[in-house]
Amino acid sequence: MNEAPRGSRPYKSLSVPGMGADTESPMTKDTRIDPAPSTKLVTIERHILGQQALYPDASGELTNLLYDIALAGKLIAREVRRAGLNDILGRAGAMNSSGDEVKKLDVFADIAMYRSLDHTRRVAVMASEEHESIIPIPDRFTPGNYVVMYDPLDGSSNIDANIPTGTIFSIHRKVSPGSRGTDQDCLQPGHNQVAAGYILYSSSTIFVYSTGHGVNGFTLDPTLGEFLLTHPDIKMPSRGKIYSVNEQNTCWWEPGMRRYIDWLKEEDKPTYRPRQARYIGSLVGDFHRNLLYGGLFMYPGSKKDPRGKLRLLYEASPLAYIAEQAGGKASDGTTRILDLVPTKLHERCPLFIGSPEDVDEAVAFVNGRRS
Ligand code: AHM
Ligand code: MG
Repeated sequence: MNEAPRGSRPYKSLSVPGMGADTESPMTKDTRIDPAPSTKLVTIERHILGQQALYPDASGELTNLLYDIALAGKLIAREVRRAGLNDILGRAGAMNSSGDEVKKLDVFADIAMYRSLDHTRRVAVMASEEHESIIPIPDRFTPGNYVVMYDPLDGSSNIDANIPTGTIFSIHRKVSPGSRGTDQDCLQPGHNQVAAGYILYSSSTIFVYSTGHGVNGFTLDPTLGEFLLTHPDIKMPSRGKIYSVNEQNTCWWEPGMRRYIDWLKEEDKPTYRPRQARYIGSLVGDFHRNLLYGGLFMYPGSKKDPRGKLRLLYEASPLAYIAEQAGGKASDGTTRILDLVPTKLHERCPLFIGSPEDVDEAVAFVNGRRS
């Protein structure tokens, strides 16, 4: 890449999302297009199909399931974008099963996910952060082989301020006997996931997923209505400069956690300290930034909430799957998130997730192995 002259802004690369830079363009000299190699346009459909080819015995059911979720993501993205215009913002007046206020867009997102999946013959049972119990497939539809769990609109308390939100999803194979899914299918450890991902609704809409062969990210081109590959084979840096945590909770933290945050703020260049604090309060946004730049997101247990705030099945486990597939780590402070065996649908767990060396460091402090 060309160095920008001192005092000027770096040249902007002119490229089409999903296509890479066009080195053949006659405009190259005038507009100083980066001489990056040209790549082919890859839609999410084509990419998911390519992943299916890695499994010679695959029936295509999972492939189509991921398309269905991408469709739900487009519906939710459209609604999130129009939220202010439609006067859809505001409270629906209900509380979800975790005691949080439900916003109208939460309801829309929940229905969009459900309706995109219930009739497809691919899903045996679903579970949503917005529902107390599992969501069965209606009797009139044939159930399939997969279990889908989702947080339809995480970070929805930020909606009124136009701050990023996201849909998180987790896919397992059905393990219970019988054709219809049960709680047993949902209460599997995260290492059994066959796919997971999230859709981030922000300045653009990004779909990030993994089926166990790395992590890829796609940006929605709203004019085409297509998710195009913009972040191939995402790798999380082994160490980051960012930490993300809600420090309001300091007074309830255990001494190891307090000491760790103090340590992050001390000056020591070789260990990238002091670190930068970045906290949106919207997990998908905070996680996505740290995935790309490197860093650590924490929602630890505390005296007030010993198991933290975040839900294992809808938030921690799918993001842990993505983190590990990108070379990162996720722990509850003692155990790998993907090895936790859930005992109830809305179980919470402390979460330390991000660059592997940062996660190890945080866990060592929290456990009193470092001080
Ligand atoms: P939600 O599922 O009700 O939206 O809550 C989850 C959100 C996460 O997006 C975010 O990381 C966390 O709650 C922020 O919590 P806090 O406000 O306590 O920092
Ligand atoms: Mg949530």
